[in-house]
Amino acid sequence: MDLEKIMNGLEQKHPGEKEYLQAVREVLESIEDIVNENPQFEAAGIIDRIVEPDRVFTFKVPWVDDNGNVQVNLGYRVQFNNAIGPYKGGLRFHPSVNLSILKFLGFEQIFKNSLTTLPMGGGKGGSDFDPKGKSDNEIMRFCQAFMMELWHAIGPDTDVPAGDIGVGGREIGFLYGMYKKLAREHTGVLTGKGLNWGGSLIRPEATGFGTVYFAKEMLATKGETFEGKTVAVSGFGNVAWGAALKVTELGGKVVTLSGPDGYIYDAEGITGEKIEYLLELRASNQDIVKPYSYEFPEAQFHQGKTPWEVKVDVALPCATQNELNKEDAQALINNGVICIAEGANMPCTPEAVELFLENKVLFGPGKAVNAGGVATSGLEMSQNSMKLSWSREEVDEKLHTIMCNIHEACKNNGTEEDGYINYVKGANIAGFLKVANAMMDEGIV
Ligand code: NDP
Ligand code: 2IT
Repeated sequence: MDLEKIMNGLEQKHPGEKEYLQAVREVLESIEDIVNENPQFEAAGIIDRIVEPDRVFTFKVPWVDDNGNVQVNLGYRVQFNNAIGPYKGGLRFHPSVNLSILKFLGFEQIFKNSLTTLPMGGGKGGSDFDPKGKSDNEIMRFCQAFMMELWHAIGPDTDVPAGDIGVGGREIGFLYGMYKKLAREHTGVLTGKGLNWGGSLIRPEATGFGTVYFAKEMLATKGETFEGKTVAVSGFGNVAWGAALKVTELGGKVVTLSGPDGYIYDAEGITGEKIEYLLELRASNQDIVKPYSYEFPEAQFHQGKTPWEVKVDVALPCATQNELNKEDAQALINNGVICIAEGANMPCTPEAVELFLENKVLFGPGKAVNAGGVATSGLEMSQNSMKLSWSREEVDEKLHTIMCNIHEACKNNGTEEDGYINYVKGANIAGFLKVANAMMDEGIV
């Protein structure tokens, strides 16, 4: 496999799609040896086929705001690969959304979903709609307008969207309501649904819980636990909330949170009512973390800075892509960090990842670490198909087992000669092989 030739070709075909190209390069670098050892993959054009989405839908989303003005946003759905199951992946509503970001997320989702061991292909979608400052009615009208176009493309056995940044339980409700009306069916076409209408217990917590379950396994390889550890979390959304809950339960202390405006440092630890306050902060649609320091005056707000300058044992970046760069990585290493686990998708830049790996620090990539969210979406799909609901304990136990199995797969495929576990390599190889072998079985399609 000629990696540079493939990357040059993609750069020419998709100029400027930097996040997508970044994500593809990272995976190809890891699987280069495996592909070279398996010439049948090259002969079947597996790489050329896996790096391009099966199809991309783009559409206009017109809606009317509370002042009676017409607004127009762009909507997308990227159906990347369905070799092992229906396309599956979240919807992101954020002003930064563009095709490159959704293609990077959809590409990552293929391997993440493969790692879960559940039958789900990879997809992603969303809009450049900005939920910030919008009323509930505006959110509803936007979601309805978005679904009026999307519904043709999705279905419980075709493509099953869910939440991501800016899309939580409220948005899934509005999207589902419109789908149900248009399709005249009540099926598991979306995940992250409300508990009364087909949702699964634990799905809201799942990404954060799974992140911490995975980090717990990483720490265990060094004979360590979360007990007494200081932890930096970034973001203040769904993933950050779930991670803070589980770290606290396991005896660790979360001391930071962050938003686009800066970060919060709370030396006493973000516990109990402080974690619940995150839900309020998120629901306010203000998109700033600073109000935490008004509510809990013992906390300090650091304007325009990221939490990575704080001395911690464990770092859990849970906000967004490329939020932790090389300088941040160096600061964490200088401060003695022992484990970094990506709750968000691709939050560490390639240079930061390289530094962690060079320094042989425990580093878990998003597609393995945050797979608990989509895994629990898969469990929601199973429950919908069976028309049954599992208990909280049952779902949590399955989630825990899945995260331990993903850790094992990374270890088996990523352990280097000196015993260091390269989780990036392990996750990419394990995720890729299952999909590549399925594509081989299914022929050139
Ligand atoms: P939310 O919308 O609930 O929260 C996202 C958080 O990140 C918000 O606090 C957001 O603030 C903040 N944020 C965005 N940009 C920045 C920035 N530059 N600096 C600091 N904070 C920022 O989304 P989720 O918690 O669901 O998603 C967080 C990450 O986890 C994303 O990378 C997502 O793809 C990933 N993920 C989510 C899963 C899920 O099930 N929800 C599953 C697996 C991964 P703001 O809105 O103001 O920008
Ligand atoms: O990035 C992700 O894995 C998600 N946003 C969750 C996707 C899902 O289908 O639950």
